[in-house]
Amino acid sequence: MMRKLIKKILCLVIGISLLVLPACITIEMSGSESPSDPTAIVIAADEQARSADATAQPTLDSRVLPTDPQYIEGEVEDTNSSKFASEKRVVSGDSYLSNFFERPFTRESMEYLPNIDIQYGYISSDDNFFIYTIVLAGVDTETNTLVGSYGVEMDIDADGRGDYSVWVKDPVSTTWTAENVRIFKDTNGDVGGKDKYISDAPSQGNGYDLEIPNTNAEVSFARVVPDNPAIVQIAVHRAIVENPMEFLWGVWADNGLQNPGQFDYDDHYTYKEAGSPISGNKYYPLDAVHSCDNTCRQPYGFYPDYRIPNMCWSGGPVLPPTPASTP
Ligand SMILES: [Ca+2]
Ligand SMILES: [Ca+2]
Ligand SMILES: [Ca+2]
Ligand SMILES: [Ca+2]
Repeated sequence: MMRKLIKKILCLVIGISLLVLPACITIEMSGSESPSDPTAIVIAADEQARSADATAQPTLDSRVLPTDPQYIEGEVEDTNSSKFASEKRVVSGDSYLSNFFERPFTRESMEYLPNIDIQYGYISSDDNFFIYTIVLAGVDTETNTLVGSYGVEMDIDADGRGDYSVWVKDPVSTTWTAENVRIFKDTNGDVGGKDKYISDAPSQGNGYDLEIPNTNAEVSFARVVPDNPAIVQIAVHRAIVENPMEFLWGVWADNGLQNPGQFDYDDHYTYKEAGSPISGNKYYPLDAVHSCDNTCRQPYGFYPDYRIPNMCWSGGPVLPPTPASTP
């Protein structure tokens, strides 16, 4: 039901037309006394129209913007923690040592954070962008907005280690904007630690260690879906992430550490340091790794029949990766 509703929202609701600022084409006849002179064509922006439009759409970016997603090409469902929120606990979805987090609760006091509780993630695309949609359980109860960092991790060589992560912090704009959107890359392959299948904590890798300025012609954008303040979208320009044909993707909500340089968190912090949201667990309640949620990763453009670390996996035989995979 919910999913159907979201799809409907995605496909129909987003009525933002890309505002095309028409350049005013002025044709000046130079030297009217000599009709044989060539006609000079001057293309000048209509400044008056532009400033009026700028007032109406203050966050409009003059670069190529993402289009409205027309099709959902992939989805991931995540645990809904609102059911046990009043009990300050989760019953599923958190497997700390395997890098699967379900922690939409504050540190120690375990107050539920609907704006950090991911329900669904979706991927769409257009000619220029991969467009990710993150559906949260709700908005922050004080600000009625999405407070925190919302992001996507992309594993572009499908080795189970994230290669890029793109984040928007405290999104409020309902039009696409590059503001508060940051792009990070792991340049030395240490996201995932020594053993990409399991926690290596405490280890001191530098995680996503390179920030790519989000100021070029090819950038990433984000927006809150106009008709639903609990849904945020992040559009990642294909060129920024090496335009992969096959990759894995998973989404994040994080109002805790918000530190890509410490990824994966389960390699940086021991289970004991991180705490647990599961009542009865010896490390309950949440400690260092709090106020965050992630999804397992879905493959895009291919269908692996073996388990890649961090991939959504519903059981079945685990076959080893093909020998051709990188060490
Ligand atoms: Ca969740
Ligand atoms: Ca990778
Ligand atoms: Ca690891
Ligand atoms: Ca690194």
